[in-house]
Amino acid sequence: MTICFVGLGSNLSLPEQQLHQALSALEDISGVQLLQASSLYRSAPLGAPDQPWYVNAVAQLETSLEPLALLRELQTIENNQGRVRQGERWSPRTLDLDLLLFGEQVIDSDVLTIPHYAMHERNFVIIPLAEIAPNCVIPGIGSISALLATLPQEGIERIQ
Ligand code: ROI
Repeated sequence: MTICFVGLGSNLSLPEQQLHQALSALEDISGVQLLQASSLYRSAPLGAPDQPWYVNAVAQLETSLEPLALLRELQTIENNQGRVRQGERWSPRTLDLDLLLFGEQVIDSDVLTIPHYAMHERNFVIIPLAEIAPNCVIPGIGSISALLATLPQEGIERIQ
């Protein structure tokens, strides 16, 4: 069994509802147990500024799946919740599920990069992650609590 962390984000089609629905879909994956979920946070968009604020959260899972099998499950949930992959990289989305950490593994393949390449610079990832796993370490980067101190605390607020 491996402990892993998934980042959730949405800024379209009732984002809070998207996240609640995604959390229950995570619980339903066979070979996955949802151990903890952070509060939901409202966060200013990174990328094009003329898009709605996001709702973000982080979930801690335990899984018997391999990383790529889990990635496929996450993509299925995104697709089930109406995710349309546009060519545009920084555009609004109904649901984004990012596999952030997978145990202490470092993976750098065409389809999967773990740790997630930008998680350490995103307050909308690190703040919810610090809420549920402050002692967690990003391989090659450092502890979540140390990172927290380096990131701006504005442009993000806890909503529930
Ligand atoms: N901005 C915020 N605040 N939250 C996100 O989840 C998010 N996801 C993205 C981009 C477009 C980079 N911006 C984001 O994919």
